[in-house]
Order: sequence, then structure tokens, then C-alpha cells
Amino acid sequence: MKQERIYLDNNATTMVAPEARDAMLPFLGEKYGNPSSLHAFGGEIRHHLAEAHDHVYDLIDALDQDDVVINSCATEGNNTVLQGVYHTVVRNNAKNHIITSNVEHPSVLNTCKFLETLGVQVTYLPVNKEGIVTAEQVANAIIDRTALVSIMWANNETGAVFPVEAIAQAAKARGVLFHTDATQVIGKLPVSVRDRSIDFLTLSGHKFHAPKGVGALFVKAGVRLPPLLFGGEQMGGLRGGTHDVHNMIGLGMAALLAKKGITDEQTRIRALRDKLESTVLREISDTGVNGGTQHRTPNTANIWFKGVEGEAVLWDLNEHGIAASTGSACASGNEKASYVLLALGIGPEIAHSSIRFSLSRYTTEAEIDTALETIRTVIERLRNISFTYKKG
Ligand code: 7TS
Repeated sequence: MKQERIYLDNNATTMVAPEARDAMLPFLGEKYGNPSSLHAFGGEIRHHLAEAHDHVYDLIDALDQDDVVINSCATEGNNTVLQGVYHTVVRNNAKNHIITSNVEHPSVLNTCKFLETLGVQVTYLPVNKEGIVTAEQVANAIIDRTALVSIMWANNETGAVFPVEAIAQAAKARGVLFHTDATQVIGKLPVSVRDRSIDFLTLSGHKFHAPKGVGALFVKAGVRLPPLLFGGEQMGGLRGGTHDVHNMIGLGMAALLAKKGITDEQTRIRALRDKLESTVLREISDTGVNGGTQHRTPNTANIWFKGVEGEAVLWDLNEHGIAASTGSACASGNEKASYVLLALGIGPEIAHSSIRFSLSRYTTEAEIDTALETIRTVIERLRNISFTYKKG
């Protein structure tokens, strides 16, 4: 009998929504025109793309005058913003300081490290125990030379939600550009750029049931940002390259579904996450939650299990058909504790014993019940064979 598989790694990627897949199929078949062509083959595509594009505007509450550039992923968006600001502001105005946090995704951190080699000074603000930086921290770090503040809206490992609106206001008050990597909040909590304090926002479609390989970058009306990819006039000249038509259609449908589900669906997901977390904490001794629980994306639980190796837990869970994730990154063959968890002030042992469970609209209560039973069995087994684990 084929084992049932349970997917609890939705912060890594999500299943493509069947509605998005169905919407895309004609564009992998008879509707193959290039939307930049003047003839009817192009015309019919333009019409569909405009509709899909509108759904992405709606999802983040952008104005018609704003630019929403459809690109390949959040990594591309984050690079476009950081490298673009370097070219427009840092090089031209001698403002050579960028503020970010120490728990950003590598697409922000590694781009910042690269900019440091070009002479940019970067402040990596430390997060507090809750896993966030405050607007006050950001305000205090701004200096006359600050060109950009780049702070994520929600963290991928802990789900911690940053006070982005307040941080954006703090940057705006000092005339500093503000960027947020909203990859992990889109589709999970309402997102709006309507109050005009956010200059750039990046997102990735595959985190909310669009296909992989498509994302978006919001650029507020009136803000100048050069393209990362120079080419034709696609995306108003902000990103060259023939439109990725089927992926854009998938993104549009996923955006429409995400906007619709933001309340009811997310309430259900939150209840399932809370059930998973509270049952683990109640029924398995020596466990705890990493980061604050108050301001968190509704789908994420990052739990430590004293005395076990996260990798071993993952492996055992996988053997039982359950997919989750450790917070740890595997760098050049060395198992390193997650830099995000260490940044919260958690010791390496606890960080190494941590597992991220992330749910989605397709997660069922029956799956959570099965997962709970398996987690119990796996942790018990690993602790029984552990030389070091002592209850208490
Ligand atoms: N920003 C954040 C906050 C992310 O979580 C990720 C992916 C990215 C950017 C990059 O997205 P991409 O589509 O360009 O790759 N985060 C994760 C994760 O947590 N596990 O796998 C990928």
C-alpha cells in the first residue's frame, strides 16, 4: 500500500493551486502568442495578462500608477532593489549606508555582503527574543548617509511578523527609501502598500500556490529604480525579456485566491497550527517554541525538542511520509545551526534540535492528527537511543 504523504513544509514551497494550474494550461497549448506582438495572437494574450496583473495589484493593494514588475522570484526582486539602489542612490548621492536585519533571507544578506565589497556600509540590526527588530531600533540606526532600509515582513523560519508599517514610517520620516521582503507574509496576512510609506516590496509566487519561477516587485509611483535585466520595453522597461505568460497567469490566479482566503482560510490554518503546537508542548516533555508567539504568520510553528538532532527527526519523519524542515542550513557539507535561531539568542543545542512545521490551505485536520502521532513516536524513539538525553 502506498504510504500517505503529509506536506508540512509550505514555507519552502507550496502546491500549485488546481485553479492556477487550470488557468495556465491554455497558455501551454493553443494560446502561445507573444503579448508584445501586434497581431491577434499577441492581442488575446495581452488581454489575459492585464487581468492577471490586476490581481497582483489587488493582492498588495497597489495603485494604478505604481509599478508591479512581474519577475522570476523574490531573489530576483531583492537583488533588483538592493543593486538598483546602489546604482541610483549610493553612487550618485554619496549615501552609502544600508540598514537591514540579521535574519533576512540570503538573497538580501548575500547581496548586502557583495555591496560591502563595493564600499557600502551595512548595519545588520540584531533581532530581539521575539525574532523581530523594532521601529525604534531602525530609527536609531538611521544616519544622514542612509540610502535604504530593507527589513523583511515575516521570517521564513520562525514566522515572526515584523512591525513593517511602523518601520516604514520611521524610514519615511527621515527621507530614507524602504524595502520589505514580503515573501513569507503574502497570502497569510493582509498586505497593503496603500499608505505610501513602502517604496519597494518583493514576493515569490510559489509560496502562495502559484508555480515556481514567478514573483513580483512593487515599486511605488515616482520612485526610480533601474532594471536588473536591461532589454526590451516589457514591464515598462523595468525588466526586459519576453513575458513568462503561463507563469504570470498562474501568479494572477494564485493572487486572486490568496486575497479571497485571507480571513476564513487563514483562521482555519491558524487553528490547525495552534493544535499542532499546543499538543506537542502538552504531550511531549522538554519541548518549546522558538521566537514569539504573538506576532506570527498563522501557518508556522518552529519547535525545539530537547536531546534530539533536528536532522535525525526530519529523517525519521520523512520515513513516515511527513515532510517538515530544520531551521538549519547545510553549508559546504558542514551542518551549521540556523543563523536565524542563533540570532534569537537560542543556544546551538536547542537550535540544532528545532523543526519548522509550515501548513497551507491544503493541510487537513486528519493530517495534523497523523503528524502528531508520528512526532510523538519519533521523538520517543530518538530519545530512547540517545546517550545524552536526560528528562528534566
Ligand atoms: N525571502 C524569503 C523571506 C524567503 O523565505 C525566501 C525563500 C526567499 C526570499 C527566496 O525565495 P525564492 O523564490 O527567490 O527562492 N525561503 C525558503 C525557505 O524558507 N525554505 O526554502 C526557501
